[in-house]
Amino acid sequence: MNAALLVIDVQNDFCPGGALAVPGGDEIVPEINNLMSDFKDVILTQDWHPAGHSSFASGHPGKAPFETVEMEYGTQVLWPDHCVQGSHGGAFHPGLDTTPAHLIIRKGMSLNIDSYSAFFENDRSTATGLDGYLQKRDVTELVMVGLATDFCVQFSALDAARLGYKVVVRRDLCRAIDLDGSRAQAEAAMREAGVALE
Ligand code: VGL
Ligand code: ZN
Repeated sequence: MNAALLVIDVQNDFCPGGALAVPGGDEIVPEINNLMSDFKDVILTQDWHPAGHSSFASGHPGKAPFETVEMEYGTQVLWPDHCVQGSHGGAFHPGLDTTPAHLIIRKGMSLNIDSYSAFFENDRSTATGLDGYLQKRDVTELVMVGLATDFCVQFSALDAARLGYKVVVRRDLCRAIDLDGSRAQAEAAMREAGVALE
């Protein structure tokens, strides 16, 4: 098995002090760095929204962060403004070792559609190109770590499983936003899809 490490959205805005802070988001950084040397391919994802992105509650009058709206592609949670292109919040956590990364996939760059997964935008069909990259590199297994368990990690893991990869999610190296039990729901959905939670 040829495994790649997928490090999801370890960015300032998802760490304590950031705009969409995930509790304990920064705790996982040192161990993720250590893990990188075990892999031939290390891939980072970076949530990278244009200002005024449609997932930001600030652009939906009368809506507050963590409420939902119906988009053409389905229900969308609204977030505080976060990970704006070029901002400090969008930068990787300063402790994350980005040197070993072969590839950085940026996502959420289309104004009118969000993108949780490293593989597809939230319409579940517009590709980021990651699947093609992995196929060309003969990668068959993915180990996933990062933020947040219940959103970008979950969507990436479910898409990867659907695409036929063997998927391991290192729970100890992920942290969740956990809106109304979304962590437990996400973990159940991943298990159901054949994702190994370690
Ligand atoms: C994420 C919410 C909005 C994530 C990204 O990385 O899990 N969550 N954008
Ligand atoms: Zn986002």
